[in-house]
Amino acid sequence: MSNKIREQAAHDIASVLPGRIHDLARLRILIDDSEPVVTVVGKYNHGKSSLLNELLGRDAFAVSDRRETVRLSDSVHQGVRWLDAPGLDADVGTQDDREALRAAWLNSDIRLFVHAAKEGELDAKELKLLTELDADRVRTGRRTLFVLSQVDQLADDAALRKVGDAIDRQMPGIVLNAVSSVRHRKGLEGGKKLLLEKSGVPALQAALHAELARVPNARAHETALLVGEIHEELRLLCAAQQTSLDLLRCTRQQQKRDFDRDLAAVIEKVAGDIDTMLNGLGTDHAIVPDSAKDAYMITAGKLERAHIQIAYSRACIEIDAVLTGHGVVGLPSEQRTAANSLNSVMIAVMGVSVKFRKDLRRMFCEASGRERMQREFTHYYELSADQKALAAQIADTESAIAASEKASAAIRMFGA
Ligand SMILES: Nc1nc2c(ncn2[C@@H]2O[C@H](COP(=O)(O)OP(=O)(O)OP(=O)(O)O)[C@@H](O)[C@H]2O)c(=O)[nH]1
Ligand SMILES: [Mg+2]
Repeated sequence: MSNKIREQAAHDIASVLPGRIHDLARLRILIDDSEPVVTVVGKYNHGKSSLLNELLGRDAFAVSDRRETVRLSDSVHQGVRWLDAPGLDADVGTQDDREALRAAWLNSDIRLFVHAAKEGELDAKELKLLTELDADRVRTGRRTLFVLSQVDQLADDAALRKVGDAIDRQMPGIVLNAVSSVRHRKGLEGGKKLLLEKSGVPALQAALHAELARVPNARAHETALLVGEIHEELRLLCAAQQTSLDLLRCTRQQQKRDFDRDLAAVIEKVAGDIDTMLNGLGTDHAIVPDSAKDAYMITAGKLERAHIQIAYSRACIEIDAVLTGHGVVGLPSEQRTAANSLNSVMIAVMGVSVKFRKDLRRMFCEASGRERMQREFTHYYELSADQKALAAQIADTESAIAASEKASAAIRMFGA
């Protein structure tokens, strides 16, 4: 898998599972399969850089009695990449420090946790980090070796035992790996074998060697674990998304069925009422035009037209109640005009008024009239705000599913 494809794949997954960004970054490092990485962690001035120099057998990293290492620096030596990280002291730490520490955490296969013996027991921050490192060991198989550094600064073995006991009470069963970089350097330079042995550095080198031999297996385990976890998370996500999509579609279908049924029922009901009313009428006076002399008089024609108008209004009100109950409350924005009183679905479909029997018959008592109403109200139902929101939700869920499926295909590439 090329670097570009890997980057795209990680991006596809991270866009669906943003909480997995760190795991994906780690996966990309694992897939690279470069030399094993050993990093130091611990508070500043506890002798981390000095220890690395002794382990490497050369002065690869800067040492000072001030706060020295502020950035991640690395050195590849005998097939191992050694990373020197800044001390973890939040009060003096900068953004660069935090990024360096994150990078150290991400890149390391093995961590050396360095604690200066003269400090006595671990402080709260060190304890917290050690606990996190241990949890990470349980999860990913990455190991941490605890190193009690600068032991030459303790008065005697009794003092060393005292510190050791205090730390053991904090982290029961912890292996101390007591070392002195100063003794190691002196032993080397003076050719003093005993001092070399007593520095603890050769024993730590041996322990480290054993851990390095485990790295290929640990990496394979970690890769399988991360791929498996992400794969499973995506599977659950896809299933949940599919369930909500099914539910949304089902809701939409159910709402449409209810609307169709209620609309058909109210049209049938008002059509029946109007039919009965029309059949009960006698002579049709409405079609007799009023003359000028009738201007201020109540005529049979005027009464008839008023009667028809009231029946029509009543039918409209009944239909409108059903429409409102289904969220059909206004015209879509592109159809609205400045005349607010005309911006209603009822007026758009039915018109403003009806005065003659033949118009009522055409609208309510003929099948084609009823079908037109059903069709046109349904059109506005589909365009109602509720239905548009539901359709948008369905479309969003569909694209979320597409993204999750793409991410599932991408994580399989990391597993391959
Ligand atoms: N006595 C004694 N001093 C040591 C030992 N190791 C380191 N030192 C001294 O402790 C100081 C800090 O050492 P570094 O190795 O720079 O410590 P560090 O943890 O890398 O410090 P930062 O990079 O600032 O986080 C230096 O003055 C070292 O000479 C040791 O084993 N014994
Ligand atoms: Mg340093």
